[in-house]
Amino acid sequence: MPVARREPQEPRVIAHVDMDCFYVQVEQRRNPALRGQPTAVVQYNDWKGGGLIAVSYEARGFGVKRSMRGDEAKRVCPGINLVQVPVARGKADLNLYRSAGSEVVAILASKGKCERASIDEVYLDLTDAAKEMLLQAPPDSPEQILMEAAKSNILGLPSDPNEKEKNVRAWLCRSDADYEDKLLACGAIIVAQLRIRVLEETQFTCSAGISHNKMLAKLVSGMHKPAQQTVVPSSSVQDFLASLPVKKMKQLGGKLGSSLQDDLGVETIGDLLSFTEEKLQEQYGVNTGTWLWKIARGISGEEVEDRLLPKSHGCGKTFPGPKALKNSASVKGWLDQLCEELSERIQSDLNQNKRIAQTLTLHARASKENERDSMKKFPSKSCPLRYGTGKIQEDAMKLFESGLHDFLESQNTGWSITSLSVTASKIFDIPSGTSSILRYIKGPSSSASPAIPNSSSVPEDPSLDNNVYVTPIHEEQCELSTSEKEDGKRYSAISAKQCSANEEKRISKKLPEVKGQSALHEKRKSDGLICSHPVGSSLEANRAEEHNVSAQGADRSSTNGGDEHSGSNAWMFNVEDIDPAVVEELPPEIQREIQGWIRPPKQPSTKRRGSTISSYFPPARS
Ligand code: DCP
Repeated sequence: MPVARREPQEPRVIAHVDMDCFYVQVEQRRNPALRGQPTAVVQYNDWKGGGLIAVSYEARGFGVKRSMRGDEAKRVCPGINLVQVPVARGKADLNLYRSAGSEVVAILASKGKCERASIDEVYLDLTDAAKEMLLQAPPDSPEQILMEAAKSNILGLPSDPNEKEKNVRAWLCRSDADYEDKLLACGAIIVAQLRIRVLEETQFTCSAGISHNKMLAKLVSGMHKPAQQTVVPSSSVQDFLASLPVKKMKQLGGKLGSSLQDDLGVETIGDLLSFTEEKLQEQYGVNTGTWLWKIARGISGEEVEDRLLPKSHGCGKTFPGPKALKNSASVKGWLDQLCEELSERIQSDLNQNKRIAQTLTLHARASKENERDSMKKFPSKSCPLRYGTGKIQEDAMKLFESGLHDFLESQNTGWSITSLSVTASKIFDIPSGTSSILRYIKGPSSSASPAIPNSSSVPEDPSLDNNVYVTPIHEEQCELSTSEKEDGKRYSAISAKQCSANEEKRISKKLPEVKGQSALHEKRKSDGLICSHPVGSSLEANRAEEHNVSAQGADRSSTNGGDEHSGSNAWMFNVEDIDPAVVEELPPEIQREIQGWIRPPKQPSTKRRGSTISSYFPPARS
């Protein structure tokens, strides 16, 4: 559920940059003969010509849509070029697109805090850059405005196309504008400059939205595509939202949006204005109610995170129709391949970026024989991530078996799997300048505390890996399965709410000195917790949360140029709390360093906490 965040007092300048028909552009750069031609990238799956995943604007002009398959696209546009996505291990290999996205991110990050939101989307906080421009070189002469900036679409300006450029130039230079609009004008010029650089250095075009917050910037970035930017001055927010259908907002695309339509008769975001905050809270709870009340007014305090790398890694594969997997051997075969790729990616993330992933999650879509319409979903399952392809493969298969056991509810029936994916999440940085994890751990004589960039427990946008159906980690996961309860270990069938509450209590207790905890708790609640662990065994999950706690404060200190190890953000961690079983899950070089440091290892705590990897799985079934 969305959570309302306080809007900062000071006006901000936020941009959302989205690449145009991204995979097509990457393919056009590889093969310039495709430029300007109707082109689409098709998925690795030859059924009916393959599913379209990216469509060039030329092809869109002929009526080709992403929902089509290759054969249909050819009927609609006989001249279309269909390029198959690169393939490795029998599935799409997106590395080419990922690294193309990274090229763009490297350019965009030069002007302010940059958050990579998906394979081709970025948020930028340009407040400081805009303030500096306003101070040093404010736009004051319409004729000197950069052409790309003069082509901006500014919501609320008269729409006469003949006068558009003149009006935009005048708006960007208005001397009587208020401070907020002046900052926004500078933001528009900076974004235009950045988009030109992206085009010159990568050959890719992109579109952008510029506003005072993330929500509005995202809503308008796709409004004028391709290769254009749209600005939302505060004065036009109400008119814009008045006609914006609720389902256009990402968070309202599902049940919440449907409930607004069906239960409250709300069709546009502006319609929400007729409800008091209390009424919305009564209907949807305090947080969501306040969030709805705020978005109706264009208020959103969500910050741009300082994150250039993905929040998680996911590898998935769909098995439509006759390709569905119907036995454990075929599931194992595919899981092994997915895990091999995942293992390579987290290993390279560790080598290149010094980042460690902590949680392995398995998602699947399944149906039971003779019960095709059943609403029961295959439950997502998580466990601590152990580095090494073999271990990941082994654990993923156990997660699958555990999920299947729950899904079948002890029925002796056939089943089929139509999608499988594995995700590595809860990724944290090893602080720069060290290859050691030691700085995470405050030992008896150490006062070191790291600056750890923020990370989150939510799997990244599914578009980061097509074919991946990354289900958000819902609170239902707090419910333990029957088999887990029967394992003879200390398990408890706690409810989702209890689980969240317990988790919060544990963390508050452990981190009395960490600042800004309540904000983090809000974030964690909105993210959903992974709680499908035996009671007392989720040390590693707690630790991940603790890293996040620390990240919040440390992040700020590092962006402010503060001391990485400043005491105010110290993350206190007692050596007694280090669970050897958790250390065993870490990459070997880090294990060696920790093992040398922890003397003597606390063996008894391993058993007591039930935190060995095996305790995350149900007992083997005969
Ligand atoms: N993608 C995918 N599967 C999907 C949706 C998207 O593999 N179901 C990939 C291909 C896209 C890329 O992600 O090129 C970015 O997706 P977008 O939704 O941003 O769409 P495009 O960039 O292709 O087009 P647009 O210009 O409309 O943003």
